[in-house]
Amino acid sequence: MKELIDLIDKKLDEYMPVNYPEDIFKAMKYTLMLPGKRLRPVMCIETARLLGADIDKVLPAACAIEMLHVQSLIHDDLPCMDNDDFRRGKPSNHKVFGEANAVLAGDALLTFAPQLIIEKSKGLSAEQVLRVIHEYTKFAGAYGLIAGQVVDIESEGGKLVKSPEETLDFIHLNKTAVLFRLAVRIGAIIANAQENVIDEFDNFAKKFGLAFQIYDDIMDEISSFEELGKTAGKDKNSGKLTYVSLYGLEEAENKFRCLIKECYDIIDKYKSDIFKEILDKLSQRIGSK
Ligand code: GRG
Repeated sequence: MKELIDLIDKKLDEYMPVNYPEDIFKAMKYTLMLPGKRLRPVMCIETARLLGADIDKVLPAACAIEMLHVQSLIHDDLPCMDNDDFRRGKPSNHKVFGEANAVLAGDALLTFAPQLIIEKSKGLSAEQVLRVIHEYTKFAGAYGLIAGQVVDIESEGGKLVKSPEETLDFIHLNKTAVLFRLAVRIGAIIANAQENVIDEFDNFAKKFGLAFQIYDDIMDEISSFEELGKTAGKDKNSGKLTYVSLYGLEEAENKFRCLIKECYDIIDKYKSDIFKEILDKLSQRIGSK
């Protein structure tokens, strides 16, 4: 996986030259090039590879998904949202470039990502590009990421329209699982996969995304700043609705293990070292029971 991450880093750097006005490109590039795990582009590329697509076909779309993810991190850290001064172990975007530029850098990443897919994707049919862009806009907007963030913010203020359990699932699916789903769906679409195969990877990503957010909730409770690269214990202090706050630490860990087991079961037949490595790494910290 290390070589794949290095390639993604190289491509992100290449796809994002610093043009005039430099301030905005530097702000976009700052958080983008900080060391992230690059899970979403890795999963996009690995899905495409497993289903028979050449890596060159999928690299622009995979990098575009990382750009969308980074946009969501920059905006999430803003004082009007999660208000975090650190991200990926370094000062958050607005701490370095100011709030106005951080908002604009997020907006610019959000719009540059589909531009990149259209301009740089090689060997895709017009129909494939259209479908990829459709998936991107649907999952990034009010039918995905934004919906998850809105309900997350509302729930912090105690405003719940649905039951806490339903609300929590909605937040996790839309705020977190959505980008893993987008990653594998786009990988599968680029590989021209059958609908049932796209659905199978989508189902994997849904479960993975839920497990990933439960993991994030657990880590917020039990980890340090050094481990997280951002402020620890924030969820508890802000009274956030999380798996840990709703079900307790033990139940959250049980749910996490159960989802990870389901992920292994779905992906097993593809014999993917990369998916196995991702699942192994994620489950190491929580441990088995
Ligand atoms: C799309 C316009 C628009 C707005 C986005 C701000 C926002 C709305 C959504 C927030 C989404 C968010 C930050 C969800 C948290 C998901 C999560 C657990 C992120 C951490 O992912 P990692 O651990 O991070 O993969 P690295 O840094 O490794 O990439």
